[in-house]
Amino acid sequence: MCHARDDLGSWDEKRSLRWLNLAVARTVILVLGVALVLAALFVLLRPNTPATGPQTREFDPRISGNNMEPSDFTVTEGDRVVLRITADSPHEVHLHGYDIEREVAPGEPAELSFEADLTGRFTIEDHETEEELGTLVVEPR
Ligand SMILES: [Cu+2]
Repeated sequence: MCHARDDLGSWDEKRSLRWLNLAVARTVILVLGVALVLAALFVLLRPNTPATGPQTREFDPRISGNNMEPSDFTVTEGDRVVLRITADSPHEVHLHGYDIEREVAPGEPAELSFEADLTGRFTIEDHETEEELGTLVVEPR
């Protein structure tokens, strides 16, 4: 009687142990699956432009007639900006705000090189014609 009970008890234990193992295995698989999905989401959704320091931004606009192409430049505060301007006729280029003035003529390009430490929108004007050639936008970092 006692033996039979013991046997029955150990059989039940084995059964519940197997069930427990199955439950643990399922939980482990579920946790691993969730971790895998989270890892994949992290890789997919993380910002692909990590916070970077100041960069050197170089542009090569060309003035023909009263038009400069490209005419609008957007940089980030702290960037080093290099504008290499060429022209098909003489011009006097003035970058407002930073107050940098350069003469440019055919075969004599002008280079405006400066640190973008003022934020805002600044006009690039031709003092020869008083025409607006373009704008520089410096966005806050
Ligand atoms: Cu001006």
